[in-house]
Amino acid sequence: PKEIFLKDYRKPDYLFDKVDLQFQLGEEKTIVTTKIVVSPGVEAPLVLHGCDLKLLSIKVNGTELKGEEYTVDSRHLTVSTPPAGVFNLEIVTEIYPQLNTSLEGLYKSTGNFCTQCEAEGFRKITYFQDRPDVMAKYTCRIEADKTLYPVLLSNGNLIEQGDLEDGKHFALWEDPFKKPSYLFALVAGQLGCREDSFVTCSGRNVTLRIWTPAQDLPKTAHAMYSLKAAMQWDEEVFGLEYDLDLFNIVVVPDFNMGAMENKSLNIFQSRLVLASPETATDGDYAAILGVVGHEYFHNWTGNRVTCRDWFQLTLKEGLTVFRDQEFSSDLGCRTVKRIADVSKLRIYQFPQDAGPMAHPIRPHSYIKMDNFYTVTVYEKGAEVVRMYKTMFGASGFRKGMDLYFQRHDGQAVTCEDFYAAMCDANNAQLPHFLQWYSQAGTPTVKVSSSYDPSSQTFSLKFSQEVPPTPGQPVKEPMFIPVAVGLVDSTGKDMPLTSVYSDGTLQTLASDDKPVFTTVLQFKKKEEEFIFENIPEKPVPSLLRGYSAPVRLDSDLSESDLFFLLANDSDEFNRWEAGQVLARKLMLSLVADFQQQKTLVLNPKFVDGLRSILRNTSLDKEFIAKAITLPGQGEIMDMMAVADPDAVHAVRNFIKKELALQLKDDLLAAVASNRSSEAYMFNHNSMARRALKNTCLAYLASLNEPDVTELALHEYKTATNMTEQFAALLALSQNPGKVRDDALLDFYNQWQNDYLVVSKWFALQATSDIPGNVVNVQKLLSHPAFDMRNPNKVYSLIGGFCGSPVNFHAKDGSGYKFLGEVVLQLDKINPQVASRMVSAFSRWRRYDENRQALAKAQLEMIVSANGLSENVYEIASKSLA
Ligand code: BAL
Ligand code: ZN
Repeated sequence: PKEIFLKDYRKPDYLFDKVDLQFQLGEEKTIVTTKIVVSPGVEAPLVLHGCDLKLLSIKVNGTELKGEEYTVDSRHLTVSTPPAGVFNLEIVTEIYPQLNTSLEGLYKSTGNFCTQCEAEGFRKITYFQDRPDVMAKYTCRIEADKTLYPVLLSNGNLIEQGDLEDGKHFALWEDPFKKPSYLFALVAGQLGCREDSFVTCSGRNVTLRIWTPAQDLPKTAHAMYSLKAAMQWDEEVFGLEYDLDLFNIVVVPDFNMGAMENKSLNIFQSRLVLASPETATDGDYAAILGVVGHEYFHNWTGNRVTCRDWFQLTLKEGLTVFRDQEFSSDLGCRTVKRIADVSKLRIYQFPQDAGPMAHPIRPHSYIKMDNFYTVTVYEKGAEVVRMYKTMFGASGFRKGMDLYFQRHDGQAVTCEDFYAAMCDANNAQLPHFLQWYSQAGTPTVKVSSSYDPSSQTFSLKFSQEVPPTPGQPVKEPMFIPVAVGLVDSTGKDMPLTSVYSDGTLQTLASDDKPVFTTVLQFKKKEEEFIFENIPEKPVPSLLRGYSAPVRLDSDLSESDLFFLLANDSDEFNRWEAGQVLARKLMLSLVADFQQQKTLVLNPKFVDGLRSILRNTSLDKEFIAKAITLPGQGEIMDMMAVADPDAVHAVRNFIKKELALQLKDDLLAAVASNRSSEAYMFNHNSMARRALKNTCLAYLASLNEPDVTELALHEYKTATNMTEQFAALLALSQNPGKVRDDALLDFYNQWQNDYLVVSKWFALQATSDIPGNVVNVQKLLSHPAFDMRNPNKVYSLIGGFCGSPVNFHAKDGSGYKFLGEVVLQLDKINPQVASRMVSAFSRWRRYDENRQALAKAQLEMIVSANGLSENVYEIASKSLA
C-alpha cells in the first residue's frame, strides 16, 4: 500500500468547470454517463481516479478514444494526450450498487439507492479527479423504475421531472454552487417526507424535507426542530444564511458515518434522526440536535469553503464540531455540555494521542484517508478552534470568521488560511500557534504556585512537555492559553489587577471594570507569571473552562481541591476538582489493590460527594456529572502498565462504598426526581432524569433486594426510553435471573424497533459481567444482528471492545473474538472493520501476557490474504 504525504501536494493538472451526470439505475447494473467540461492546467496526461468500475466508453469532444489513447488499471484511467484548450470528456461506466457492501460510492440500503462519497467514494461511481480542490458545478439526471423508486433526489434544485417508457421516470437536478465530488449525493427509493419551512433573515422561504420510510415519519419531529434551530442559530451567531430554496435530509439504516453534509442533501444514519420519547434516550435526542446542527453548519464551513486536500480535514471538521458544540451549549446547559465534550476528549482522544496512531490534527501522511476521520481531527481540532475564541473573545472570533468567508467563499483552502483570517481580523499574532496543527501528542502542563505576603504577589510557574509520538521524537513548546482565576479564603474570586511575566507588566483591569478570570499566554518551555496586589494566599483555579487540550499537573493539595469543588465560580473547574480528586483516589486504591491491601475509601471524598448531592442550588445534571467517577479507561490511561482488573475492582469498590454510605441520599434523589410529566426535551427535564438515573445506578451496585425492587419498579413504570433503559442498565449490573428476565422482557417489547434492539445489543456488549465474551459471541448469530449494518456492528462489537474487563480478558478470549470478527468484517466493509481493529492499537499498554495475546491477533490480521488497505494501515501501524 502506498502512503500519501502532505508535503507532496500539488495542484490538479486539469480543472473541471462543469459536470453533468446521468444515472440509469437498474436492478442488476447501473449505467453512469459523466460529461465534463475540462480546462487544461499543465500539459500532462489526464489521470482520473476510479475503483471497481467497468468502463464502457470514453469520448473526447464527441470522438470515442481508441485503445492506445488511454490506459485503465484498478485505480486509474489515464488519457495520454488530451487536447490543448477546453474540451468535453464523456465517460460511461457500469457499476453494481446492489453488490456494494462497502457502503462507499453508490449502494443500496433496504431497497433504496443512496451514496456516500466522502472521502474518496466518488471514484466508485465514475472516473474523476476525485479530490476536494477540483470544484465544479453539477447537474444530475436520474432515471429509474417509477414504482420501485418513486423519489429521486440529488443536490441543488429540481429542474425537470417526468415519465419515461417502460414504467420509468426521471428527475433532473442542478446545483448552482461549485462543489468538490465528495459533496455529490443521490438518493432513489420509496420514502415519505416531513415537510416544513424556514424563512431566512433576508426573507427567503426555504422548504425543509426529512425523508424516511413512511412508518418512521412521526419520529422525525425532533430532527426538524433541530434543523430549524440550527438555521436560526447560524444566522444569529455567525450571520450565516442558508443559500438555496430547498434543504433535504434523508435517513438510511446502513451508513458508515453518523451523517454526511452533501450540498442540500444531507444523508443520516437512522439513529441520528429518528426519535420518540418511548424509543430514544435523552442522549439520543441531544446527539440528534448536535449532529443535525453539525451537518447543517457544514454548508458554510465545509461546503462553501472547503478543504484544499484531505490533510486539511480539521479545517472543516474541527471548526464544525466547535460550532455544533456551541450550538448545543446555547440551546442547553453550557457547563454540562463542556463537561461532556472534555470527557469525550479524555476518554477517546487522549489515548489515541498517546498511542501508535497518534497524529496531529492535520496528519502528515495516510494510506487510507478514511482512517483519519478521528477524534483527534474532530475533537482535538475543535479544541484548537476554541482556543482562537479564548484568545480573541466572541467578537474577535466572529470577526475572524467573517474575514475567512470574505476571503475564501467558493474556494478550497488550508488551515493556514483559517489561522491568517483569525489573526488578521484581530490584528494579532499567535506565536507558533500553528504547532497545534503539526505536532501530535497531548502536552502536559505542570504548575507550581507560591505566595509572598510581603510583596502581596502570587506566582504561577509553568512548564510544558509534549511527549514523543510516532515520527516526532522531539517537540517544540506549544502556545497554551491558560484561563486563571484566584479564589480567596471565603470562596470568592479575587479581582485581578496586573500580571508580570517575561519582563513585562500587563494591566488587567481598571477600577470600574474588575477582571476575575484572565487568560495567560504560556508559550515557552518554562514561564513564570506573577500576579500583583494579591492581599491573601489564594487557591488558583487553573485552565478554567478547560482553556487548552492539555493534561494539567498542578501542585494543588487535596484540601485545595476540596475547596474548589465546593467553591469555584467556574463550574467546569468545580467538576474538574472533583475529578482530579477521584483520579488520585482511584490510582492510590489501584496500588493498594495490586499490593493486596484492604481497600478503604477516604471519608472526605464521601463527604464531598454528599454535600454536592445535597446542594439544592446546583444544576441537577451538574450534580449527576459531579458524582460520576472517571471511567476505567481514563484511569488505565494514567498508569505505567494498564491493569484492567485492578481498575475495574477499584471502581466497583468505590461505587458500592459510596452507594452504601450515601444510600439515604441516593434513595431520596431517586424519589424526588420522579415525574409524571410528559417527556420534554429541555434542560431541566433532562437534568432531573440524569440525576435520578445516576443515583439508581449507584444503588443497583449494592445488589440488595430493596434496590432491585426499586429498579424493577422504575423499569416497569417508565414512560420514556431514558428512564426505561437506565432501569434496565441498573438491573443488568448483576448476573442472575432478574437480569436475564429484564433483558428478555425488553427485547420482547422492542424487537420490531431495530434502533432499540441496537441499544439492547450495546448494553449486553459493554457489560462487565464475568465471561461476557461468550454472550457476545452468541449475539453475533442472533436473528436481529447483521454484520452488514454498521450501527449494529458499532453497538455489539464496538461496545464489547469498550468493556475493559472482558475485551482485555486475561485468557485472550476477547482479543481472539475481535481478531476473527475483523477478518470477517473486512470482506464486507473495510471502513467499519478498520474502526473495529483500532481497539487493538494500544496493546503495548498492558502486561506482557496480554501484549503477547493481542500482538498475535494483530500479526494474524496483517498477514491475512486480501486484507483491505484500511485495516492494513491501522494494524501495521499498531505493530510498528
Ligand atoms: N464529513 C463527514 C461527516 C461529518 O463530519 O459531518
Ligand atoms: Zn463534519
